[in-house]
Amino acid sequence: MSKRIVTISKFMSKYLRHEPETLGLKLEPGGWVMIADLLEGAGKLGFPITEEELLQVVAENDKQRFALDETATKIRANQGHSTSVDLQLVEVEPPTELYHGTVRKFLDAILIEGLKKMDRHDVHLSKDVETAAKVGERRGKPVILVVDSQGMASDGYQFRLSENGVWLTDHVPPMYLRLMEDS
Ligand code: HQG
Repeated sequence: MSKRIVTISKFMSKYLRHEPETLGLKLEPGGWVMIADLLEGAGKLGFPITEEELLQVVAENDKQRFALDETATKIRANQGHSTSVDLQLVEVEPPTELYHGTVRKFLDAILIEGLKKMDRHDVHLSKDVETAAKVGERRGKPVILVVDSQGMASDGYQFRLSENGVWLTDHVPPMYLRLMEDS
């Protein structure tokens, strides 16, 4: 992926997840915006992007962060929002366990308060240890927490699955968390 495409991807994450209003956008239910409006807003802000570049970002993005609607006129970020949005994801039965990658300095707080959304719209969980390790590595040496998602589900907690395979929930209380050995 070229440097330009990575830069555009970061630009799109910023405005589709965090501050759409700066580009004159309002997220529709599901998090969608018109591609034409996004391109126009980017141009006005002094960061012109072509439609071809935008489509290349959607297609090549390493984590499939963006999706087009079925008419390919709208785009959204699949997850990662901080701005208020209803992604209209349906509740899904989670696997037995899910994983969360973090770093040691957050552990004390997490084991007391559980996993919180912090600045995001949801708590993000990974379906496998490898992915969780990559998430944790963004901040240092990763530490993996195992989430008893089956236990949570049977206690009535809801899970949603983003289009790019990230599991989302509101809060993971500490009783459902255990530190993975060797992490
Ligand atoms: C920690 C990236 C103290 C939590 C990734 C994490 C993911 C607490 C940080 C996605 C806490 C929040 C999300 C508590 C949680 N006390 N710290 N009670 N509860 N934390 O970035 O899960 O590249 O908002 O462990 O790959 O790291 O953006 O969440 O370290 O999929 O597409 O607070 O973002 O994807 O950090 O990452 P984040 P995350 P993208």
